[in-house]
Amino acid sequence: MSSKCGYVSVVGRPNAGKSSLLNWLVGEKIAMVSHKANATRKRSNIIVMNKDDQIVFVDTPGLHETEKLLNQFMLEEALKAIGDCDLILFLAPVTDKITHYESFLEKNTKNTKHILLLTKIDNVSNNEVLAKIKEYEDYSDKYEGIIPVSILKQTKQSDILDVVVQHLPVHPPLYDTEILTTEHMRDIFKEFIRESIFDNISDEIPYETDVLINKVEEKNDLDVIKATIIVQKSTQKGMIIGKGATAIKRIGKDARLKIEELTGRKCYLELFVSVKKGWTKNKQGLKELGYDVTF
Ligand SMILES: Nc1nc2c(ncn2[C@@H]2O[C@H](COP(=O)(O)OP(=O)(O)O)[C@@H](O)[C@H]2O)c(=O)[nH]1
Ligand SMILES: [Mg+2]
Repeated sequence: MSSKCGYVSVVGRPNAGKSSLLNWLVGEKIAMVSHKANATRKRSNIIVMNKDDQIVFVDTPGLHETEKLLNQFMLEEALKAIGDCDLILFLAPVTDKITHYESFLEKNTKNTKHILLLTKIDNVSNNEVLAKIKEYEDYSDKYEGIIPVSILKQTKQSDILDVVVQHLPVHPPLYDTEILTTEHMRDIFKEFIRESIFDNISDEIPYETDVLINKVEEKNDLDVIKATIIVQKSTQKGMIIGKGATAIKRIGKDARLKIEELTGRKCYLELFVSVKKGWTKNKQGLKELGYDVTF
């Protein structure tokens, strides 16, 4: 057996396109995606088979500077992923300044091998892509390669996967070759509900909101899910519910459709809203929601 297998961390600034890329590579919507930055809070594994080789991608929160406690937890998650993998994919939107990459190089203290992915190239001309590649060439001794990517057009999944496996060790698959993620279903449901909150509620509120899955019950042809949306101020509760409960109905419907798409089953989703005063602002509150701040 000479098949390959390894961990590949996907890193880059918030909004670089990390979670979208992984959903596209695995061919299923598993990770939450948002046009707003800093939606992804924890690492999660997304598993892609490329012929006999197994790639365990690790989706990460964005690399960013921050004072906020929750964001510091998120940054820590990303840094752990950088230090602990066989290969890094560093994602940089093609229009980004090269400074994001320079600051990543400083954070990559173990000099883990990495490939640069220039993302969202559908936004610019070919000449602009070429000019940006030239800029990065100053660092050509640092990276293993540069791949321009658009998940909307031009790029094929194999353009990325075939290059990635070249850099993985010979190793039998670490996970069942049929599974797409090591995440528990209830954690994926939670992320879908969070994504719907990011899509439907404006301003800072999504950043101060979390979701607890209270119950998942499989009835014959139906999943019954009960979940609580946690906010940190009572005024936010009103915003999540909305006039005549319109906002929460929209959140619930959007999340339900995503859940049904993934499971292929009907879903009945019941949402509650609860206030947990200032939960993002202290370590205890964060810990209770699964963000264990250890620094
Ligand atoms: N035009 C374009 N937009 C993209 C592409 N990939 C991702 N996006 C958008 O970029 C935004 C951020 O994506 P997301 O995957 O959440 O970024 P993350 O924060 O790095 O995980 C979303 O609005 C995506 O739809 C791409 O190839 N082309
Ligand atoms: Mg993300």
